[in-house]
Amino acid sequence: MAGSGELKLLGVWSSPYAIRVRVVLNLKSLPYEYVEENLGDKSDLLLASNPVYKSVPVLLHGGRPVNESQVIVQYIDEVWPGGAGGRPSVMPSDPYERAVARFWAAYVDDKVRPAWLAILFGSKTEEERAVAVAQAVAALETLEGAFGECSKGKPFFGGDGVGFVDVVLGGYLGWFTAIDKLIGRRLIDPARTPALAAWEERFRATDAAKGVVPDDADKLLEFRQTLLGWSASKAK
Ligand SMILES: N[C@@H](CCC(=O)N[C@@H](CS)C(=O)NCC(=O)O)C(=O)O
Repeated sequence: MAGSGELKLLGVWSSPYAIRVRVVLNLKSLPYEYVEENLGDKSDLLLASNPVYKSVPVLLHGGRPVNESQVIVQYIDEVWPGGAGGRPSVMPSDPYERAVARFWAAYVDDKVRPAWLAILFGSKTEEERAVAVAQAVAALETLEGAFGECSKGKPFFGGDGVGFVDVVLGGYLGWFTAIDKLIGRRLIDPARTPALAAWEERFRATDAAKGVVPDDADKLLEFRQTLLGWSASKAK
């Protein structure tokens, strides 16, 4: 059982990847110390804990770092597994269903991540942004089908409760709201992807996601300006 001094998470409030880990720590009711990093001036602890990527999130468990959000989520699920009278499971217990969940989680980072980055940080013109938005929408339409396959009519990709694909996709929801404001329409459009739109509401309403998935589009867009400023000054 984790004591409050045992788990420390290095994150950034807006990071889809740190949000995944926070949702899972909440789901499992694990106490942890949260340390907000400044990506413009990374802490020595972050640099020492993740020397390869120098990115958040980093989970320190008894002082030992675990890196990469999908790895961290699976690590937490293995160390504090679900089960009778225990905590909820994030990974399915069936090996085939686990493989399917890993496939879709990888798909989210392979297809949604580059489109998300391009919409917010990469596109220089309206045309470039429109291409990136179309890529994001196409990926979300594919995920609408995946939702049917994984949820089997239940509320979450994980079935009755939040699972691996839910937290991996759910981490992006704050930024999707900011993108909606930027482009003047819904990325998870209830007309094109109705199951995902209903899933978004259910996911945001869970105790694990509340207070962790940002809902203030203006604050996120302001933060985007800060990030754009840092990358412009790095490029000089
Ligand atoms: N694949 C990584 C992605 C992590 C990532 O990109 N984190 C960003 C914040 S959202 C970061 O720390 N970037 C480092 C930087 O901007 O220098 C994961 O899933 O953990």
